[in-house]
Amino acid sequence: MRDRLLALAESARREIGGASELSAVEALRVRYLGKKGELSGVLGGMGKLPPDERRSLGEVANSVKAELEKLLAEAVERAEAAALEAQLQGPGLDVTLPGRGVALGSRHPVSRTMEEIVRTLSRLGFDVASGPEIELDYFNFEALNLPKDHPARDMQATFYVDEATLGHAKKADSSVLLRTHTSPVQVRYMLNRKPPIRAVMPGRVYRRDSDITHTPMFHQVEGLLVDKGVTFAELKGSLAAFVTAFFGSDTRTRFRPSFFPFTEPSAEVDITCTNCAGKGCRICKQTGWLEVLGSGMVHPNVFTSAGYDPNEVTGYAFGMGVERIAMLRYRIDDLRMMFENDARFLEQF
Ligand code: 2U9
Repeated sequence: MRDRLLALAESARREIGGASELSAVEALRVRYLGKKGELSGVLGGMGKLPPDERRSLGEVANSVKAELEKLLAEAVERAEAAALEAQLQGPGLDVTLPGRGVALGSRHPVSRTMEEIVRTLSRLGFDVASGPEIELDYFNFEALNLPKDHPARDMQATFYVDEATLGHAKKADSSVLLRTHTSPVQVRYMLNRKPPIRAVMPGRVYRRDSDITHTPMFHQVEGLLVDKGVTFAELKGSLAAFVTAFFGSDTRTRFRPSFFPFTEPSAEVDITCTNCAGKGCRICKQTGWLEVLGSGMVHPNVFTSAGYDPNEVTGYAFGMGVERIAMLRYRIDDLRMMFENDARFLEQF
């Protein structure tokens, strides 16, 4: 048994000395020192030996075990050092490789559409104006020929800024609100200037409205042209010119009678469907037409409020909802996409 033990030690020394990889060293540890390994195999028969022999053989077995453990630990160190060395000798860091690109953001489809509408109207000679989103009742309603009992002034449709928020102003007065259209900008614009006037007003507007096709905040672009002798024919010609410039030269226009408190007469403007070119599809509900603009000749009462004499000047005005036009332009079929700011959606623009 002693000879077998020494022979085992000899072969283990040789093999461990020759192992260069971690996996080979581990396999040798299992083979020699494992629970079912060769050392256990040799020592298994020790119980049958007389006590003297058992003791001296035990001493030899312990020293063989200690020696092999030490050799295995050294072999692990050697293998690890060799692996590290191989890695260091391998392909290094190539500092000439190009760096990772910086991801650029992009313009929101609503911003892009609003800018394009404004650019198109600028080419037709319109200046650009802006004004406050928190407005006085007077500029948002009163001056626009919307009397106190008009349904559009209903608490349902308008966000009023209350006394608590305002800190002053009597509550019953409710004279401060979030503008429901950009029209008050036009009133302020007229008050500060003399005709002729040609201006567009892009901006955010607010209404107490929230469903699948309405959001409490949306964007409008409105336009106003005032001069001596402006006619409804000019309104039609200018808006048709805008439509072909913005939607393409094949787009046709039709005007339908309508009503707005601040214009008289009023008309809604339809264009041939941008999706099916007028043939009829899901987008235009098989009619071939899409409503894109509201318009009309400025009401005499509005001129009077703005300090202009309605016997001296006439003018036309128009308005459009930007989200709706952006949806048509980019074929977006769900308004909610515009406000979720999902990067996967925004990246497409
Ligand atoms: C002044 C006088 C008249 C602006 C106008 C419309 C018709 C109109 C809507 C389009 C879709 C609002 O965003 S929308 O819901 N607008 O239909 N707006 S005429 O008329 C004015 C403006 C200012 C001093």
